Amino acid sequence: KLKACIFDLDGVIVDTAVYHYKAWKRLANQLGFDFTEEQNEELKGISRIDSLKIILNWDDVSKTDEEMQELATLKNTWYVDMITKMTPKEILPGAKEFLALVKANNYLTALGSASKNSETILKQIGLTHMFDALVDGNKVTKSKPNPEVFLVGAQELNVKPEECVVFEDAIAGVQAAKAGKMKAVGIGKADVLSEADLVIEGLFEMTIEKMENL
Ligand code: B16
Ligand code: MG
Repeated sequence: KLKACIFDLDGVIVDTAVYHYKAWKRLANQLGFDFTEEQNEELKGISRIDSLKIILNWDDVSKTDEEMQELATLKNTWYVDMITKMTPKEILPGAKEFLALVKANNYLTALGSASKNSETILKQIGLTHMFDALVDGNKVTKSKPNPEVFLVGAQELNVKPEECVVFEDAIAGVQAAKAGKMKAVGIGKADVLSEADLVIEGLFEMTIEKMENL
């Protein structure tokens, strides 16, 4: 029986992908190249440094580890400038309501995000108190599709992986949930997230019944 819900942050609770895109684009432009919004899809759920490696790879640019750290830090400065202006209005439709619903039905909740900025974002949108455990890029080292971030979430909630359902918008995140032997609800397009047990457009479509029938 399911006991806990683990939520990804970017793309599930809020849409920070637009801010990531703006900041990465600015960095790419500064280096003399560009990339499309479609390419940006590949960066969803991927850690900061791995995202940078992918971007540099698109244009065959090679940088030393030290240069990459500097570039990633610069991008993050621009990104943080944008997310510190976020407000609760940016919570995606149905997210707050569904969190309240699962809590009212005695499910445990955890955040399972690759972001090292998750605390700032949750604070800005006023949802920190809705989570029984917070696991993000500061606590784990292995990027999705590795299940580490979700397994640590289950551990912090004191439940078994089989008792968890993960809500994810990224292919890598759905794969991470499945690799961790958890149920996965994909948020987005069914053809893209075909490995999920169920795909919905947003948390506004989710019900306790759908969750219990996974
Ligand atoms: P940061 P999620 C992920 O968040 C984003 O989808 C991904 O685009 C980003 O690179 C990653 O967080 C790291 O974010 O630079 O803030 O540490 O979808 O796992 O909540
Ligand atoms: Mg995401």
